[in-house]
Amino acid sequence: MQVYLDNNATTMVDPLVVETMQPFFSELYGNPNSLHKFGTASHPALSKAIDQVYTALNASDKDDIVFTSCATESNNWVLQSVFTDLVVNGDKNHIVTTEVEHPSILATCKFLEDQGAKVTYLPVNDQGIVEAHTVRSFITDKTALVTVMWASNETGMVFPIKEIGDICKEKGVLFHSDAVQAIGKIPVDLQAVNVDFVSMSAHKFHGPKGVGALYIKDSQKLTPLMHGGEHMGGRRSGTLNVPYIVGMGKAIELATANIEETARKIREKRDRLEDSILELSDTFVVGDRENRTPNTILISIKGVEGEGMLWDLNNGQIGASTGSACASADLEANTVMLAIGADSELAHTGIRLSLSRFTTDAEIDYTISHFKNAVGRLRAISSSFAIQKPTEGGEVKECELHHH
Ligand code: C6P
Repeated sequence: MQVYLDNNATTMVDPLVVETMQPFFSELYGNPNSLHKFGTASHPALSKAIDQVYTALNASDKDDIVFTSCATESNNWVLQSVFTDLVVNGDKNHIVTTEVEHPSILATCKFLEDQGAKVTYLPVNDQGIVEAHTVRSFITDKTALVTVMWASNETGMVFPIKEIGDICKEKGVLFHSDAVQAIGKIPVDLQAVNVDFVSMSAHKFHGPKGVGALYIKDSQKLTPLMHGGEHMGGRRSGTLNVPYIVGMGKAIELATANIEETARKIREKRDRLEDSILELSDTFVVGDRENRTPNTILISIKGVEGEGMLWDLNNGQIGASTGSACASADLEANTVMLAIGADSELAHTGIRLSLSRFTTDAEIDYTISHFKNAVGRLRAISSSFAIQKPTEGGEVKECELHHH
């Protein structure tokens, strides 16, 4: 059996999405900006995809949803353009964000700091989230933008977006949320929150990679990041990626239809897996279950390094991660675990398991059994590395060697 439990990194494209995209590669391949029938033939499907995204997120007709190449582009766009609009051409110079954002936010903030922006990286509480009152206390009259993720890719914890949005509105500050890990997992109603910009990526909800979007409330001004041929009303130039946009529309429709029921089923499997792993000694999970996306577990197994665990799981045909996929090559400690105050040794033990609506009960059974055996194996290796080392006073004390 093969089990994919890294759905926060990316998801399988739903076969129904592939089917919907298919005609737009070799049959309906015209450029939608062309005036001939090859170009206009894709217009109905594009309109449908746009409607599907608006409906799924309950966006209003006054708002804009602009397709991009991914959430990284959407995040860069908002941060860099707010900087241009309000910092370079205005009198504000301050951005508020959190320590636990995705690198596409954090690296952009660092880039903007080099250009003269002041950035506050808010600390998280022991649940790995930023509290709304913390955001309030760091907003000044120089603050141009607050950017806080809707849900964490590492822990699944859902941030208090409604409260933070209300504070930003009251203070007259723009509010952006990276909702990549929320959309398709929990209901996201854009008319129920005060949020100016929202980023999303289709491949996190069983759509294709390489297409995302930015929601812009009330179609407000935002200098384009991509200048060129005035596509999408000049907001984002570049020939429209018709098959992928059509695929994103279908994917978001499928992911949000009956979302409560789908979430309940995923949560049931997630909780069963989590409960079983927690039966092992010295294990803990980051964040309350009730306030987490239904598919995610970030678990720490004392004495078992994350990379060793991944290797063992991979041998058993189980795909998991130690955290964000883009940070997993560098063997660094899990940044969210460090942010909640775990020491470096503990932060190296984090394992992220993320399910999807395609995860089956049989896969969970198999994972539970393999996981428990793996922990036994790895703890045995780690204790066999234990050596006898004389302490200063000459007395012998056990210490552990690490198996990097
Ligand atoms: N997180 C993870 O393993 P792109 O690559 O642009 O489609 O999405 C980037 C992105 C932005 N924001 C959040 C919250 C994300 O989780 C991601 C992607 C993956 O956690 C890959 S690093």
